[in-house]
Amino acid sequence: MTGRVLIKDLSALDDGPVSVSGWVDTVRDQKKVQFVVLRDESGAVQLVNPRTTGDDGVVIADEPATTISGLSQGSFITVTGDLKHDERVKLGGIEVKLATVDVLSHAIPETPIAADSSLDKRMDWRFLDLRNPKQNLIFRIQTTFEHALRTYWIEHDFIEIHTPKLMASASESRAELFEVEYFDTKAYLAQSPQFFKQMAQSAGFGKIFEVGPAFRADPSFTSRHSTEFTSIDSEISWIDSHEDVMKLHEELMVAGFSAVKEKHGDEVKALFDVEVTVPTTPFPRIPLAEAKEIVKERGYEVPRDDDDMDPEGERQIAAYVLEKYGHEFVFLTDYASSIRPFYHMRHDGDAGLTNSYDLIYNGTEISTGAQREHRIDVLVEQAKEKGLEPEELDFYLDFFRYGVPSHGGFGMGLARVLMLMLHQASIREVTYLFRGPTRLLP
Ligand code: AMO
Repeated sequence: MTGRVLIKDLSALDDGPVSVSGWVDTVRDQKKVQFVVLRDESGAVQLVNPRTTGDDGVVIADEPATTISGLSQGSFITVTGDLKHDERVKLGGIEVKLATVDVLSHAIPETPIAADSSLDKRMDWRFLDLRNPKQNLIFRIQTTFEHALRTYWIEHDFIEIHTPKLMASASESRAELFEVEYFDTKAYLAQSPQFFKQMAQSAGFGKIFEVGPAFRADPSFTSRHSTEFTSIDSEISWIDSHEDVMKLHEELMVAGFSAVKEKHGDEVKALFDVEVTVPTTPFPRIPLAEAKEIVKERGYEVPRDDDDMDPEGERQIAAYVLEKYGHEFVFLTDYASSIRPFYHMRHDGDAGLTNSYDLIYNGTEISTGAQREHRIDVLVEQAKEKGLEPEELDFYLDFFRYGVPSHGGFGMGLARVLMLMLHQASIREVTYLFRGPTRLLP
């Protein structure tokens, strides 16, 4: 007998003996024949066992019939049998006629979740929820997407960094900050690698990236916020403006989306009914003030004049961009200094605006990027203006006191990209294990 074959590889084999392993999806225990649908990480296959009858026509309780009758959904089994190609079999045109069934691990028969269980209930039983082929595909897409980004970075001589997630100060703002006991003092969980990716510019690294966790003590229950998320960050030196950062950003998105489309496009269409579109470059760019006007003309007024774009405004501007340019992405640029962090560089000649952008994808923000202020005197002034204590930021300000090139970068939420790519209603669906204000388990 040959060793274990992955289910996806069965159809390429000739008829003959095989061994497959996986978990039981369904059992149809009929009088004359038993059917089991077996799943593994690569697919599903039908197993069949015609029952033996005695001379009197009565079914005999032999093996593997008895074991099959006792199989519960979710049990992990290894089977051997004869592979047979048969066009009449709906599931892939093949089936395995069983010889032996070996139950490795019994599942409790009453499964705690069903297809129609609430999202919260499914999250309680995430390991079972993840056995769904749709969920499995999400994480294969995530792997492909990250790999494509990483390939781009490596081919373009970026250095990968891993910055600490335990910090002595806030990394984005005092709001949404997790404080933890740290021996006889306090530490804070990193909200972003912001300061340390900028440090790499002062360290002369030139171009860097990091994919790692970020923490926000955000008490809200929206579909796009979690208290812990994977942040994709990149930072580059010697830029002229945020335009250079946007160029990098869109090249990375093209690399990521091309790889996903090529490898998983058909499956995404089949399981999610979504067409993965590789974006064309350049992505449309619209200054925020102009975007608000466009949205207003469409009949929606973003509340408060000096505020950020709100979720409805993002949806509206995305709808406009899709109609006008046929594009799913849009860079909103030149945010007001009043709503941007102190480290964003401001316009030459108009301190009210920053060299910054948000990237909107299918109507939701997935990223923030900017050129950073690298002139120490201006930086200190901007920090003070935002009510920050320069002493507390001294470790960061030191990066600028010993020489630093012009630089900029972006941070992007991985789960947001996946959620919007697959038209999912919540990042909970695309996060391996979601963390929120009331969820720390499993
Ligand atoms: P910002 O705070 O806009 O910018 O965050 C960047 C991106 O991270 C994702 N994100 C989140 N995802 C899930 N849950 C959250 N609570 C959450 N908060 C943020 C979003 C967001 O667009 N340092 C800057 C980036 C930079 O300028 O380089 C920053 O953190 O997709």
